[in-house]
Amino acid sequence: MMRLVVVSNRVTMPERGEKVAAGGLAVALRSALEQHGGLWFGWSGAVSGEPAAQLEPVKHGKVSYAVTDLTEAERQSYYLGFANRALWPLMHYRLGLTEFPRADYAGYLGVNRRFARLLIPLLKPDDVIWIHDYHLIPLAAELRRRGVTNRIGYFHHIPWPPAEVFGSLPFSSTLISTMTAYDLIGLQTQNDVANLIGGLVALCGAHRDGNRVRTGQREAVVQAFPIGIDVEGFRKLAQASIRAATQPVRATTAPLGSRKLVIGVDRLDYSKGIVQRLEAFGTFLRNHPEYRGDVGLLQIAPPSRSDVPEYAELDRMSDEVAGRLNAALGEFDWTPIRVVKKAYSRSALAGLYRRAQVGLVTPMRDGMNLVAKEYVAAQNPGNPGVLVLSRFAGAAHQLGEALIVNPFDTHEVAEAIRTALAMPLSERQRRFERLYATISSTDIDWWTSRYLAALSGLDIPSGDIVPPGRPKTRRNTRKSGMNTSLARADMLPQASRPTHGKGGASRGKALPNAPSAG
Ligand code: ADQ
Repeated sequence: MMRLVVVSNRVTMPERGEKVAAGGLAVALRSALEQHGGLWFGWSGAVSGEPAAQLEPVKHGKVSYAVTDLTEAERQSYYLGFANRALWPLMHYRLGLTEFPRADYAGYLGVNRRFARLLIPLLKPDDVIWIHDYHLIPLAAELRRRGVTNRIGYFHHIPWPPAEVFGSLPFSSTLISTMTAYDLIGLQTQNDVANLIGGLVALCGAHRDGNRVRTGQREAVVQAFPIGIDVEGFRKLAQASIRAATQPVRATTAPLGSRKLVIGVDRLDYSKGIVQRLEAFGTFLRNHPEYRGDVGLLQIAPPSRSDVPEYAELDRMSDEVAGRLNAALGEFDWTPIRVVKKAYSRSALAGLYRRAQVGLVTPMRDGMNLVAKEYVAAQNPGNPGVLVLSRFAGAAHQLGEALIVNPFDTHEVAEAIRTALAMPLSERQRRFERLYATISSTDIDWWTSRYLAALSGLDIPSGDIVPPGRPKTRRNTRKSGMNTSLARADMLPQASRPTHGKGGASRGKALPNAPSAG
C-alpha cells in the first residue's frame, strides 16, 4: 500500500498524551496520514543557529514527523520576505504591496533546496508526496533534480492570478516553470486553474492539452479541488456550544439582549477586507438609521504575521476606523462595532456564528475562505442566519445562494447587510438548505480523498464545482477533524485548537433536523 508523505511550511507535532493536536487542515491531513501510514515533513516553527543536517523522524501513532528549524536569515528571506511580502500580495492581486528583493528569492530557493536534501533520505520508492502551498512551489523541481521519481502533488491554498499579474514578479518564468515537476497541481477554483495554465503557456511556453500542461519531458495535470470543512462536526459543535452557553459565547452575546448580531471572523490580513467591511457597516447605519441601537457588528480578528509592516499598519487602521465609526454613530448604551483581536476556541466560534443573524465574509480576494462554510454549517436550520459573501472569495464559486457582493463597493455591501437583516424566514431557509447541501457534499473528507485518488492515479470525475444539493460519493469514509486551516507559523495560537474532532459516523448529506437551541 502507498505511504503518504505530506510536506507543508509549518508542521505542528501532536503534544504528548494528546491524540490530535493543532487546528486546521492539520487535522484532516493527519487523518489521511494515519489511514495510509505516513510522514509529515516541514518547518518546526522554531529558529536556530545551525539546523541539523539530517532528520530523525519521530513517530506518533501511525504518523512520523520530521521537522527542521530555520535559521533567522532563512526566516527573514524565505518566510517573512519572499513568501509573505512577495508571493502573498502577488497571488492576492495586490501588486502595490509587493516587495521583490533578489536576496529574498535566493533565500526562498535555498530553503526549498535544503528541504529537498533533508527529505530525500526519508523517502521510499512507492511514497506519494503531497506538498502544500506557496512557500514550497519549487520543491518538486528540487526533488526531481536529485532523481526523485515518485508521484508528487501540490495544492495551492490561495488564489492564482492571471499571467499579466504573476508576470510582474522578476523571476516569474523560472518560478512558474518549476510547477511542471508536479504530477498533479490542485487549486481552489476553475478560475485559478485557468490563470495558472494561462501563465504556464504565456510565461514559459508550455503546451496545453485540456487540463494537461507540458514543458520538455514533464507533464502536469492542473485541476480544481475546492477545499471543504468538517460540516457535520462543526454543526454539532455549534449546537452544543449554544446549549452549554459557553463562557465566551455568553459573555459576548449577553449584553446584546435581543439586538441582532453581524459577525466577521478573519486573521488580521489585508486580503480579508476588514477595514472596508467596517466602513460598509458604518455606511449601512448611516443609510438605515432605523437599525441604530438594534444591531452590532462583532469583528474577530487575531493578528497574524505582525513582523511584516503591512500587517502592523492594518492593525492600527482597523482600530482607528472602528474608533471613528463608534464615536460618530454610537449611543451611550450602544456600541455599534466591537473588534476583538484574539483567537477563540472552535466551539466558541461555532456558537457565535450560530448566534449571528448575518455572517459578513467580504475578502478582497481569497483562495476559498473557510469562515463562509463554517458560518453556514453552524446555523440553526429552524432559524438560519444569512451569509453575505464576496464574489472574490473562492467560496463564491460554490455558494451562489449567499448574498454575493463586490467588497470594493461599500454601498453594495451596506445594502446587502440590510437585505440580510430584513430577509423573511422562508427565504433564509431556502438559501440555507442549498448552501448546507453544497458544503456537506463537498466537505473535507471529500476533498482529501478526491485529491489523493487523483494523485495516486485513480480515475476521478474532473468537474470542480458540485451543483448545490448533489451528493458526492465518498471514497474515504474516515473522519477528519474540525478546523481546516493549514498549520502555519502565522496561524492561530494554541487557543484555537479544536476542542473536539469527531463527527458522527453517518455523514448526513441531508439536512439535519432543526434543533431547538440556537
Ligand atoms: P486563511 O487565509 O487562514 O486560509 P480561511 O480559509 O478563512 O483563511 O481560514 C481561517 C481559519 O481560521 C478558519 O477555520 C477560522 O475559523 C479560523 N479563525 C479565524 N479567526 C479565528 C479566531 N479569532 N479564533 C479562532 N479561529 C479563527 C488559507 C487561504 C484560504 C483557504 C484556506 C484553506 O487564504 O483562502 O480557504 O487556506 O485552503
